[in-house]
Amino acid sequence: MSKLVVYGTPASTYVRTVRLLLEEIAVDYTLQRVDILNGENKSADYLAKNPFGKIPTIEVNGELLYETAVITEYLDATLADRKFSFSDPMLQARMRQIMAIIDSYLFGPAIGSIVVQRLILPSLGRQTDEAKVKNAIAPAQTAIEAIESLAAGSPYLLGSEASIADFYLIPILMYLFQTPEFEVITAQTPKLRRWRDELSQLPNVKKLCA
Ligand SMILES: N[C@@H](CCC(=O)N[C@@H](CS)C(=O)NCC(=O)O)C(=O)O
Repeated sequence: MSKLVVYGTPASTYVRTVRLLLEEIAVDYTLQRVDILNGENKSADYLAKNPFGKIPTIEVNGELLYETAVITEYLDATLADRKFSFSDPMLQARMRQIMAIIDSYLFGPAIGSIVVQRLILPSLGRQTDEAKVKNAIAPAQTAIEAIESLAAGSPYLLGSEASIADFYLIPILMYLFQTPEFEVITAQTPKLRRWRDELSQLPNVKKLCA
């Protein structure tokens, strides 16, 4: 495989998902910074790589790939012999289902609202919009509880083997854990709380999601 480039900001949960997978596979790659806080993701140069201006995008073998689910499944297939997917169709469906729940129902309220309002804006000297935080709690709770109902939770989300679903969820829970809303959102999800505690000790999680 030719040089692998990941475009994105290290703080992004989706970039962390891709990097966690690459670090677990132990493959060389370059992180090319595209800063979403200064709008670099909307530059003409980056939009030529990803017309939606979202991070991450990867460049591999002369091809550009975006959308984290597509990127992670491609990397798993080409670099890890599908070690982080399942041969059992139902387990594979559960993995994809958790990824889809995160994309469709969890990322927006958990990161786009709660983490941005509680952690990112204050770090830039801006004020938290409490109404945005309050409105995001119930949808985040619904998504987290749905994932809890699908998860084995020990030691990994879907049992004894780590999968792409673990790399999808852990960056989000590591951020959420730093907010006061974590307690209420995970009050009914003991498996996910234990799973987060355990995964937070993994070297690559410490390295990329601290
Ligand atoms: N559907 C995209 C979502 C990626 C995404 O939302 N990335 C965020 C950072 S975690 C982003 O690019 N935000 C910048 C923006 O929306 O302008 C994927 O799966 O990769």
